[in-house]
Amino acid sequence: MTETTTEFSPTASAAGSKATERFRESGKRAGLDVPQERVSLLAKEVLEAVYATIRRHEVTYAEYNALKDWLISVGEDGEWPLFLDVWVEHVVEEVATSDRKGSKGTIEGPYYVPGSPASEGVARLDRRADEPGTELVWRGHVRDLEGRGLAGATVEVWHADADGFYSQYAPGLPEWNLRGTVVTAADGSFEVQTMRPAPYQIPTDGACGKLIAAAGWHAWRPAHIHVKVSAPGQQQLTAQLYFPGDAHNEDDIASAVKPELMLDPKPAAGGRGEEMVYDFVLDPEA
Ligand code: MBD
Ligand code: FE
Repeated sequence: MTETTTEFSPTASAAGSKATERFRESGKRAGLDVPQERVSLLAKEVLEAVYATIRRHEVTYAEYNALKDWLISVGEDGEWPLFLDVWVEHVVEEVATSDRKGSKGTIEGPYYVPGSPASEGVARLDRRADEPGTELVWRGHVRDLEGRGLAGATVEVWHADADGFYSQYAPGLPEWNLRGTVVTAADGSFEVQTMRPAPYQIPTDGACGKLIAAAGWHAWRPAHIHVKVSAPGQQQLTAQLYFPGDAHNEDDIASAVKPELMLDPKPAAGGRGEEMVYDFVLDPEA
């Protein structure tokens, strides 16, 4: 398969290969051999659910072969990370964080990159000279469950641009565009200066797009800002923040919106763009 990737035509397979490569480099898969009984139990139950669906709906050979063809294309397009993060991760996140008392989180998604440029107290995320959209200033605090400000916490932020593209996954964007890390001040406070992201459509030209089209679904996620908050002795929080009134807050393709994650941007007091406050409360490490 040949593909041409230009500044104006990012492809699903280019973004997908990048997400696959990044996952492999992330170390997330390291250090766990899932015990045999657990593999057997989970694999059996997933397969039982598939058998039940086939019997209930009398799935035909033609449908079976359409599925086989589609599953092959998910791998070819490098879209397993996208598929899993859009349609499966939200339930894993729900189960993994069910006993937290601090801030709600949500899924990470496929486009996190560690090591974004960091600054103390205030971070102005890299943007192009002509970056489209509305300027956005976000102020907040990171605190522990007792309400004490956490100094030296890191808030890693990443989001799409006003055209719905993520740097390092779409061609032609500066490496760290709209990605950055802010380290909290002594009182746990931070400020992030960025641009308001737009609603985001997952890539439609790959296998995930094929499923969406074949099922008559839509490919949209509401506009969102991704964040990872870390502090010594505290559990890391992964979240996304959303904007009120977005047409897709109620039907996010990735099922990752929660009411606690809603922002409240207002016109900036200084007159340019918007500003908002959003704080985080971290749970201690177990
Ligand atoms: C995204 O930007 C995203 O956040 C998720 C969860 C899936 C695909 C693209
Ligand atoms: Fe995203």
